Amino acid sequence: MIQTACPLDCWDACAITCDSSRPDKLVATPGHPMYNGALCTLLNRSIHEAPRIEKPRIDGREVSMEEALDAVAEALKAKNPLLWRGSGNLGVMQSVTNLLIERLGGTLTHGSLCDGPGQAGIREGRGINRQLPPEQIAKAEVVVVWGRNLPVTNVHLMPFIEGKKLVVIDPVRTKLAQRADLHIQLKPRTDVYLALLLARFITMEDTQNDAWLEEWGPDFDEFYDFTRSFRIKALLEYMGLSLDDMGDLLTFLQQDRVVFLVGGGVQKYSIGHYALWAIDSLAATLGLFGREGCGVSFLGESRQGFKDPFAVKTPTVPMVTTPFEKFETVLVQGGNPAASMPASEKVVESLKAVKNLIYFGLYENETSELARIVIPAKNFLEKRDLRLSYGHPYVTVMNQAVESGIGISEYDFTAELFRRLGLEGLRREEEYLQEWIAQCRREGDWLLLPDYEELPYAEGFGEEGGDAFAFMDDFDDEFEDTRRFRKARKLKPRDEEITEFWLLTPKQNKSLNTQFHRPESVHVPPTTGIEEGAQITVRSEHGSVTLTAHIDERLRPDCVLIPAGTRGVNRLTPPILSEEGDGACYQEVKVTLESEE
Ligand SMILES: Nc1nc2c(c(=O)[nH]1)N[C@H]1C(S)=C(S)[C@@H](COP(=O)(O)OP(=O)(O)OC[C@H]3O[C@@H](n4cnc5c(=O)[nH]c(N)nc54)[C@H](O)[C@@H]3O)O[C@H]1N2
Ligand SMILES: Nc1nc2c(c(=O)[nH]1)N[C@H]1C(S)=C(S)[C@@H](COP(=O)(O)OP(=O)(O)OC[C@H]3O[C@@H](n4cnc5c(=O)[nH]c(N)nc54)[C@H](O)[C@@H]3O)O[C@H]1N2
Ligand code: SF4
Ligand SMILES: [Mo]
Repeated sequence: MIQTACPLDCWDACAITCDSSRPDKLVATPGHPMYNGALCTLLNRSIHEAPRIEKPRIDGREVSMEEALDAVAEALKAKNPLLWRGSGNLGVMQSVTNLLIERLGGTLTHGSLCDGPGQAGIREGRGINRQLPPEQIAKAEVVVVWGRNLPVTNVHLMPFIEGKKLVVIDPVRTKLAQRADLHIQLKPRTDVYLALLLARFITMEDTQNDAWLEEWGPDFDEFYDFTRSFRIKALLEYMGLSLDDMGDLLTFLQQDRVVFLVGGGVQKYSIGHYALWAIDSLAATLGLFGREGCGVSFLGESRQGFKDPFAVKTPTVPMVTTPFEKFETVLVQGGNPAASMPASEKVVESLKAVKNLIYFGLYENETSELARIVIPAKNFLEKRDLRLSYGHPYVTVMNQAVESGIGISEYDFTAELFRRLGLEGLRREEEYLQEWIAQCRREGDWLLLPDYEELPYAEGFGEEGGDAFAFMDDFDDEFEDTRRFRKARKLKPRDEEITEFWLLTPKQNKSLNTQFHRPESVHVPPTTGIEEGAQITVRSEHGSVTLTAHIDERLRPDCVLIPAGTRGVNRLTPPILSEEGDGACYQEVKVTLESEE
């Protein structure tokens, strides 16, 4: 039996046991602390059914791997090649290609399509993002799931919240929201206001955690004054909530052990960092840091605390707005920028302007279609790696389970190019793996992240600990809708017909971003009068896409939903960077709907 881990970009990072003679029958490793009996259908089925790219190609012609690698070497001789790496496989060895780009004087990307704004917001308040371990979540009385869709994206955390009081804060009445004790169906992009208002009410009711604040929150009084600079009535109307909603929420928050499980949903906006900062400030008001069964969980910075052998110093361009057209040679590895980046019509144009676009991946997608050179990768069962997780502190060694004649691993790709280009200094694969493993902590049979702390922030904030929590003290929002709100100080009258909708674009269960069974519809609320199955053109100021309508009772009247991974969804999304964190702002956009006759 071979031990490995799921490579997919998912909170759970499941440990896997594989019988080499039956690689299509993978099982979750029994006894693992995150074990929950089963892997998800993506690993049980989709990954085995997805057609692989089997042969390298140059200009559409199938060639041998030798010939293809020669062509890559030639293309990489161009001045300043760019490497754009996606998150198709989260193994650490994926980053070995950084060493190649550094030697060639090339460029990498910075920022994130995923969690950049949220990470920046956490750093504002806490100085450093330390993961909340699942065992603290298991000790909570109340779990507030805030813009995270556990049953879809993080299913192996579900047993940890079993039997607890459950609050869901989500503009969609998700399955989890339907079974929650309280669902707050707020308007999208209003989480900052909700968190600040809650902190204000908690203080008005004198239920802030004075003992904790005395030690770690010296600026709390200024924060309270800041929360008072917003008008309660106007905010409630803007969020689409009532005073009763607030009262209900407060009774849950005023319990002793409360955790917030925050996800990507709150931060796909230009002001995404404020959302995390405000939620953290609310948590600090309640003294939820460094206490048993309390805390705020967000995507963890899994490489934190490691000395990364693949960390290099090169120039970078922002990942979210990469100017591909400025580079003669671009290597896309483990990603699908033509579909996953915002404003994808522009992205496609920019990719078309690249002379040598090299695609290195497992599957055909919008980016492989544009590439001049296509290099098939080995999949996770066919190579060696190490898997960290942004959802829990366990690290899993990924051993090779099967031999395959298809593709090449990232390490071998790098080694082949070092050789072809006469570069030196690449160490053996084994040495890199051992360097990662040696830095992990050991607990019985399992490896843990080096900076794992059972009770994060018990000794304060900042990289070294000991610092106070820095409360949110400013909020600047230039978004059109908010400006209108500030001016009018009230919501449009309720009976006015809604013509512009918020675009929600969350994950769903059949695809992993743009891999596997990609969704094909636009979900619309019943209030639109649109019929199931109608062809609808969804339009924003950035582009349009025509999709089949699906009537979805779970939506607010002012929202439509197109899942991540849907072909064309990112034609609608804006080519902008978040104010902090160089992140994408997929939901900072309003759309209109037109029925096709
Ligand atoms: N099956 C599956 N699993 C996945 C993925 C996948 O594609 N498929 N992708 C993986 C990746 S890359 C990531 S980053 C994680 C993300 O994991 P999550 O953070 O759980 O994923 P999302 O679906 O982006 O957003 C979660 C929820 O936020 C809600 N939401 C949207 N806008 C707002 C808002 O303004 N405020 C609030 N409070 N909520 C809002 C959405 O309705 C959704 O229910 O999931 C990973 N897991
Ligand atoms: N509308 C909208 N857009 C979004 C999001 C959203 O919520 N809504 N979410 C964003 C988020 S959170 C993320 S993380 C990004 C993800 O966006 P990307 O990082 O671009 O990920 P994918 O589109 O899933 O493409 C992954 C590709 O990696 C390749 N691959 C898989 N395994 C391997 C391997 O072992 N080696 C190599 N070389 N290649 C491999 C496969 O061919 C696959 O097609 O999308 C973002 N885009
Ligand atoms: S739940 Fe996530 S980590 Fe586990 S097998 Fe499925 S995709 Fe992989
Ligand atoms: Mo992501």
